[in-house]
Amino acid sequence: MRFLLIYPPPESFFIRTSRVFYGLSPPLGLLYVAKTLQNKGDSVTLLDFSAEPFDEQILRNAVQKADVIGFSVLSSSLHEVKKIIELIRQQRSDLPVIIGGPHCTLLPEKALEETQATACVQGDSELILSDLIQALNQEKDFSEIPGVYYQTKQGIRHGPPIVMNNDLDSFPFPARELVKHYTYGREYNPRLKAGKFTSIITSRGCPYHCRFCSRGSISMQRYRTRSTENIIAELKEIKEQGYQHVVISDDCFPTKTKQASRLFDAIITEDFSLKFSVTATRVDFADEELYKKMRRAGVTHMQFGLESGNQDVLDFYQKNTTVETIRKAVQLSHDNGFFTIGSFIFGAPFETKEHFEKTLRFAKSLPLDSVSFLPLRYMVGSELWNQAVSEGKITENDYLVTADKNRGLGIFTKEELLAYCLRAQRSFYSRPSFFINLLKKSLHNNDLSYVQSYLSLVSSSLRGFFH
Ligand code: B12
Ligand code: SF4
Repeated sequence: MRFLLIYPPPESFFIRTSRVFYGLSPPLGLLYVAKTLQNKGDSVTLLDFSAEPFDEQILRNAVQKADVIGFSVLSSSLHEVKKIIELIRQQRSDLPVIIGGPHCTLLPEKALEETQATACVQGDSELILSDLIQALNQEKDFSEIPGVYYQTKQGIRHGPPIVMNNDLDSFPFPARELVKHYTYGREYNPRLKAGKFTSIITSRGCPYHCRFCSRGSISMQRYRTRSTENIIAELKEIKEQGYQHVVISDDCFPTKTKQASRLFDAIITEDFSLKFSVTATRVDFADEELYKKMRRAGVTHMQFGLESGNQDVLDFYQKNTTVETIRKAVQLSHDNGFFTIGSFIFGAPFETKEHFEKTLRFAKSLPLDSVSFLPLRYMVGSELWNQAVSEGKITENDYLVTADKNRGLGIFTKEELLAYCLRAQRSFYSRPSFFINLLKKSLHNNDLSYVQSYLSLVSSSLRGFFH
């Protein structure tokens, strides 16, 4: 069968109006799906509308040559998916459309109802793709496939509960050649060209339970890791494919110091000469020995979810960390020469202006090379979202809601929160001492892309807020 896989254009406010996330990293989920399909003899093409502008003619041409369409759906892109499915149905009403991805894992039945796709897949799809193909060929019944919801004349039905595979090593590596022509990762290094930057995941899920985060629900409260050998084998393939920079996109990395240490030992032994960035790391795993190893292995960027400079806010989020641990970790990251990025959240229900000011002062006191101050968002699947729904502050159809006094979610309106975030961002970046330190680090690392990244991040985030 000829599959057309589509990653929809981003819809979220932060995305659509800025280019901060535009083409930031490849759609790994779809690339995993693609490889499994290819291994079964199916042909696959992929359109990543987060890396190229959405174009109806390009879509039409691709749809014309497809037997099945597949979408990866985030809650934030559901409406875009719905619109694209409508366009596809106008062109070819007969074509089966399959949806999968985080939103489908969380709300399979509603996702199917809202998009009017043919079938919806929960969780990892690798195990059930061949059953799915058989069902599409009418050689099997959808009702036999675990974790699959599907349309019938009598309404939506589903198969048995999903079966999770603990052995991540048994999954084939993502079909990266399908996105070789796209440019990803410019925010890490503006000089990157198509096919030079890719991503990898070494685990699925996260063992922590921060209250604003939905990753636990999306991974069905399971945390699974890959073996060092399996990750190294994928890195060899990545190297052979000509990539130069790899972002480790795990929900949370690392989660075990010894395991991470083994991985970086192996990377050093292999001498890949690749650069690595870590997009989501916790401060409690900052460790002198590990960081030195990571540096030697080629890690250049470390991105911490710091959230706040107020202990009461960190405790409220159940972040399981302290302000002091944050300070030590950021210092250690800086001392090891990493380009150190921190993200903060404004808008916990009891947070006052004084809290925001304290967080900003705290951020400025840390040797951070890049920051984001974002408003708290209640995200479907997170504990905070569930609570707000049960208190009637959010409806079950509001999948991504910014904290807002008008909804009983905090002390400030959404607009006030956004204004505080913007002000904090500007105040952080406009210090001459910040730029001088960044320049020093860049020269020390013999890598001026740090400065370029900074300039591009600042300009895109500011553009985002002005639209
Ligand atoms: C890397 C990443 C990004 C990157 C790149 C995204 C990309 N191109 O894939 C960037 C930084 C751009 C990004 C941006 C955002 N992200 Co993001 N991101 C991730 C992250 C950490 C990893 C994604 C990944 O590679 N997963 C690994 C693959 C293997 O898993 P998977 O995608 O789920 O795919 C498997 C199955 O779901 C299924 N499957 C997936 N698609 C399909 C399709 C078909 C047809 C089938 C059959 C099966 C199937 O099979 C796959 C293989 O098993 C996830 C967390 C996570 N664990 O998924 C968050 C996550 C997806 N992001 C999230 C969010 C909220 C966002 C933003 C809205 C954030 C913002 N501030 O605006 C934006 C929106 C971007 C957009 N395009 O709309 C949420 C989504 C929540 C939700 N309810 O949808 C997640 C889950 C994290 C979280 N809980 O906070 N993100
Ligand atoms: S915020 Fe990070 S550490 Fe906390 S639950 Fe989510 S992924 Fe895990």
